Amino acid sequence: MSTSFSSPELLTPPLANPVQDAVATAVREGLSCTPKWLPAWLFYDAEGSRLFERITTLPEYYPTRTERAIFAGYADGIIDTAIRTWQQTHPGRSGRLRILELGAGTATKTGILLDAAVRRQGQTEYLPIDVSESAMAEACASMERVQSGVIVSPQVANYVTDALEIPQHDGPTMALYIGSSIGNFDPEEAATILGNLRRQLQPGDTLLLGTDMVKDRRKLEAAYNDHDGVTEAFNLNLLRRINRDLRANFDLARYRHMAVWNEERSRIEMHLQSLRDQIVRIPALNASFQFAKGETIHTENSYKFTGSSIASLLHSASYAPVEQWTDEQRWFAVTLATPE
Ligand code: AVJ
Repeated sequence: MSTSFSSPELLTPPLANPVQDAVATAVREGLSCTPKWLPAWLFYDAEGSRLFERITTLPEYYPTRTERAIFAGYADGIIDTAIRTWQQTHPGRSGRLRILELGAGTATKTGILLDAAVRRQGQTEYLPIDVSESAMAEACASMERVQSGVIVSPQVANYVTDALEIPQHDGPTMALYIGSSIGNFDPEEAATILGNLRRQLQPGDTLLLGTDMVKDRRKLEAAYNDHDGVTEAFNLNLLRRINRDLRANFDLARYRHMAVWNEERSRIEMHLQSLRDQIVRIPALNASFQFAKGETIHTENSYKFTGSSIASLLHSASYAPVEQWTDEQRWFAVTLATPE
């Protein structure tokens, strides 16, 4: 149960910046719910982004390197299939493939596809779309340094909550939503995000969707309970962020990282579990929240897919699958789809 108390800090000046406002709203809403929860985007302050980058290199965290290996093995085929898909709806026409990405990519992963596009057609336009201006700046810098022939046109926008607006283009567009980022959203939200994108795509354009697959529970849980405690630090950093942004007084030593496979819902769930009864004060919200010993804050879902759940997600957002690439063990899948 959570309780809000009013207090003399009613006169606290309002927070001046829109990110802080969004943090305040999210924390107020999430911690007032039973069970408590917080949205996963809150992980990604500067420190959280650094910790996530470390996660992607951990021995237990197979998704990033598996997807990268799929791109390394099949990039030419992926680019070729995207171009051929467009040519089938535009007989006799040619035009350069441009690559759009939901989320700012990294040179090490997206760069493999950009390289393949440049090999094929001399140059390519790259349009990353990200909510975070700083993530975007970093991505663009890394991309332009590494890739010649790539023209970067970044756009700062929230593709989860807002409709997208993509510049016109005379040729195929391939939209990347990779890294199993879609896995953070429940099936209805996922269909909405892909549906918003779908409305900006033309016939013959494509979506390249990266999804982590259902596999052995031990393998899944190990990826979120790494030996070095980096995922634990990533999860707990959320509380540190709330302490800083909202002047809260979470004691990180009184919470424990938890990551468990929920087979019924096909997702890894991350939680922060309160190690004792405690009350946390959040001055910027003028509120206090009560935690019972053993109570958790649900901080992330990471959905895992099967061939048929990918097919039904695509279908629910009006896409038809074109082709799929996977690793030998089928740990990760990269699926090309086109508007139905
Ligand atoms: C960035 C959402 C794909 O779900 O595996 C990694 C985030 N959380 N370890 C994932 C994450 C804990 C990651 N995604």
